Amino acid sequence: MMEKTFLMVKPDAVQRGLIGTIIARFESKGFKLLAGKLMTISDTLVQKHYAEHQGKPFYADLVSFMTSGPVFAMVWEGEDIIQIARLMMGPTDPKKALPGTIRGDFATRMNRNVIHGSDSAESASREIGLFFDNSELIDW
Ligand code: RTP
Ligand code: MG
Repeated sequence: MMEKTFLMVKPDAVQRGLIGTIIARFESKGFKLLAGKLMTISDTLVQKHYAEHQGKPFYADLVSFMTSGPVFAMVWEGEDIIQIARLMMGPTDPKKALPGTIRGDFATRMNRNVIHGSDSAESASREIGLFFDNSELIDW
């Protein structure tokens, strides 16, 4: 099924110069980039984005990390991209992420795990709407 997903290079990976490497993974896989922007995000936007985690022990840390430097926010399109992108990212905890996955290759810590990807069609549509205007998605 053709789907769109929201992917975001987190501040740790932007700082380490990994934007291009991460984009290349999804391009090489055959997915299509519809939108992308470097942005510094506000507390309010992170709180909306990670609303499901509000109240959890790691939440305050997560918000301060995500606002600590620029992120690279993207919308990608492809067949079954939501599930496939999550596989390409690897599990949340880099200790469980196999080499060959993005987190497996580039991260060691759960709270510095390099990339975000939507976990369902509902999340994808909600997250794309939080970060992008419809007019920013390129139809090509
Ligand atoms: P993401 O939303 O960033 O793509 O990550 P995810 O789906 O793999 O994991 P999720 O459960 O949504 O958690 C969001 C982010 O919060 C941090 N986290 N820390 N126990 C912990 O210390 C813990 N659990 C989650 C991670 O940075 C995770 O990516
Ligand atoms: Mg998540």
